[in-house]
Amino acid sequence: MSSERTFIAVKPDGVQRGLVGEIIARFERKGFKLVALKMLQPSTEQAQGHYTDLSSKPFFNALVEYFSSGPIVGMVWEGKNVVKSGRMLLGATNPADSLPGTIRGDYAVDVGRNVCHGSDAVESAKREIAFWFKPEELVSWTSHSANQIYE
Ligand code: DAT
Ligand code: MG
Repeated sequence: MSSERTFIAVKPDGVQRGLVGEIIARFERKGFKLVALKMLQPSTEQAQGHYTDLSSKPFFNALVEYFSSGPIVGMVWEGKNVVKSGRMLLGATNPADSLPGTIRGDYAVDVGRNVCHGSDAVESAKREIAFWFKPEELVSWTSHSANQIYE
């Protein structure tokens, strides 16, 4: 099984609204494997670094202020096509377009309060994982369920 990793974060609104467990549960139930997890309070500089690709957008300053407004829970999830599937679990960026059944579709209303982050490509996932985690914080382990999840 070629395994891929993605960076998923519960944003400050998701933490404040008590959605950490709900978001973790959806990735667990799907069959993905958690390989790193931490709670932290992002600094302004960390928020800017995380969203560096969006620095020219008109909403960048508000985004950085929001992302650094309270603790986040950052995670690395591993599995087949986990980057794309993770984005499907999150739902469309704007919750007005996110389907019911997705995290944003079920729990968010405004694009600037969409409760979760997920890497949008394998390359950006690599960058974001390295940005938030030290290599030794990523745990290699074998799930007992691997043979039930993968053929
Ligand atoms: P995503 O989080 O789905 O990867 P993105 O990378 O394009 O979306 O943007 C990062 C975040 O910025 C997004 O989760 C919410 C905010 N954002 C995006 N587009 C926005 C807009 N048009 N107005 C306000 N905030 C926006
Ligand atoms: Mg993005």
